[in-house]
Amino acid sequence: MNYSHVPSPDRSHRSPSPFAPIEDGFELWLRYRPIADPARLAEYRGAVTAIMVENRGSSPTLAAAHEELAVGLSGLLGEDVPPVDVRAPVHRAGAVIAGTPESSTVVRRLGLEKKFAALGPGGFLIAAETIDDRPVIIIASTGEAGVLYGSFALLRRLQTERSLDGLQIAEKPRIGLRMLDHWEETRCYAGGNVWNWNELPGTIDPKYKVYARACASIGLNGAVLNNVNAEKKYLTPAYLLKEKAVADLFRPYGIRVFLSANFSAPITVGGLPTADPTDPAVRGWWKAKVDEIFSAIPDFGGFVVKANSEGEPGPKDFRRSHAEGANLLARALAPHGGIVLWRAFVYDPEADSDRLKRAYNEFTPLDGEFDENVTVQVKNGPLDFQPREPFNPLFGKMPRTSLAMELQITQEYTGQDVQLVYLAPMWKEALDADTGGGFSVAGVVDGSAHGYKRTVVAGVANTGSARNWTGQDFAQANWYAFGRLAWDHTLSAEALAEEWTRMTWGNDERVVAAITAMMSGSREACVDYMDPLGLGHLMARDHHYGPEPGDTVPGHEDWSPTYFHRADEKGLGYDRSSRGSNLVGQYFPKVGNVFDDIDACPENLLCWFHHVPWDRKMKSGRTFWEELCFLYHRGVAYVTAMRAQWDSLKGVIDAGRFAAVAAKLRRHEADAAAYRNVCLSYFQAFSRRPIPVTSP
Ligand code: GCW
Repeated sequence: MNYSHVPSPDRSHRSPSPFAPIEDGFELWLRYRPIADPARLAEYRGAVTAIMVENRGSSPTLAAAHEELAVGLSGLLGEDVPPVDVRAPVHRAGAVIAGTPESSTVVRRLGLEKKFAALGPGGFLIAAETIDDRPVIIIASTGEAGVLYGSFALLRRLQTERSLDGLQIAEKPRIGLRMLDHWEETRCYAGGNVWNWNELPGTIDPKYKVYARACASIGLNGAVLNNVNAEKKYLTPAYLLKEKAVADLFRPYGIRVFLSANFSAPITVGGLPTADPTDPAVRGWWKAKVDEIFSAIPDFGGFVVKANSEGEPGPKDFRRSHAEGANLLARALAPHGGIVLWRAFVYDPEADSDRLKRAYNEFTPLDGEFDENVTVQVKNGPLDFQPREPFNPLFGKMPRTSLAMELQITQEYTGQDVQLVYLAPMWKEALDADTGGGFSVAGVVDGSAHGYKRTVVAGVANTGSARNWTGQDFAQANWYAFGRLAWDHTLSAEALAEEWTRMTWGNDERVVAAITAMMSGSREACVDYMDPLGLGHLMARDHHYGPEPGDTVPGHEDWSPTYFHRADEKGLGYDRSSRGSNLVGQYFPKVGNVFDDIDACPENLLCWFHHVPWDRKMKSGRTFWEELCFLYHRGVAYVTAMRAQWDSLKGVIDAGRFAAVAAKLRRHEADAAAYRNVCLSYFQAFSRRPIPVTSP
């Protein structure tokens, strides 16, 4: 049927309806509200009139792409954008035609394959083309997942109100596996577990589909369903049914399911006397377990393992190496195409007295010993997701082992569900860092430096049971930016903030300007009021929210703020120079020498590598102590300014989310000031200098 003669109702001037959709954050950035700018709306209505996704009946992924285009385009255009059938006698002007060469006669007929074949099954081409003299928009890929990603990319273009003129977008992901790791309730600040395991598999909460759509919209293609501190139940038959239900739901969206496995599962689940990797019964148990999983979930991704870390069992319990442990699981998974993500977050005190040197000492000697289907998963920095860390020296030092980067989206150390801290600048800093080995950290992670066959980036998810998914509405931006950077780490933090803002809060230029300004410096502010000048790990024990710089944890010096900051009457910071613990020696000399030299070391990492005298002259002309005070104050002042910016949006954005964020910002400001005050008065007891009255 041809609807092109039906005039569209003009909805551009309607007043807000009392029945307008409730803005509670549930829809994330997939809101698809009608385009407000009349000129843009007219342009889009002219360019987009129908959707054509052939053969969607036989492909759940193409059906998902079609459904998203139908819902999204109809919502954005404020009028029904109908499907058209390939059997229709004429191709319709303004059809959005999506498919692969196999699924779509039009894609085949246009012969565009040379333009997208090299982009691979996850990449896509979006192009304005002409067919039978009619302008159409093509979304094409060699893979169905690519068609889905392309559909979301076109929607994003409209949601952000960019012109469709000369439309030609060719993209492919720079990293192969882009995953979220769910730690369940651990370090989740947005209510309880995002998965309702008790209800599964009988009841499938419709929100799981929203999750899958959101992930696919930013290119994520893997999800680890359970915590790295893995409970045994996740490998039991009853849970496999639940996990299968989730995997079935995610499959159309191109998301593969992974599980965290506990190394002692052969004992705890299997009833064997040992979990020793060399024991034939242990090997047999893993093989049978993996076969069982794959019979339920044929595209199961594999296991994430936290071994010999923070009390979790591992191969070292049997005097075997991390490589022997990882290969045990890898060999069970290999016949099915599954992989092992073996975490390098280890800090066995026997490896070194400096906690930060331990993972490197344990893992670099194993380079080359891991099986082909093992990836070693490395946190961005050598400590533990602090607001600022230098990059982890493992990046670049294991050329024969695929290394994944693990980032923390959930804000364990960066304000949890309260504070507005946009983390993309932090991740960019890590990715863009020059290793000194002739490539950046991103070059290691995306495989270009060492030619890794498999490339992986993982983010510890911030999704919970909260209606808005992440507690603080702005934390959605971190989920969003993580996915987008996993797809393409060359995107800028600023561009992603703007994209997310337009999709989440609207295209009103006042809103965009205020919100992106707030977000842009929020991470640096967090560093300032928590851990400026290379400090870190000053947080309180257990909950990790507020400060407790004076804490010394009995029996655990490497969990103690005092171990990390080493304040004394001379100064502040941990000497990791070549005269101290020599962490600098783990970096390539080009970078290590810079960190080693207190005069060359970036000031924002000074206390990470040096014990800095209180009276050291800083670049600003202030003494180190004065600088410390200045930055702590500057951080809090930034939060005060964010509050004012937010208040200026009152009445411009929806009342519900406005009030929720305003309340969070009030607490944010108070807590930032408290962090500053506690830390400065604590350090003052060592510096014995007055806290200058600075107003940054
Ligand atoms: O950041 C720390 C957290 C732990 C976490 C650990 C890890 C899941 O405080 O809760 O354990 O890292 O990464 O394994």
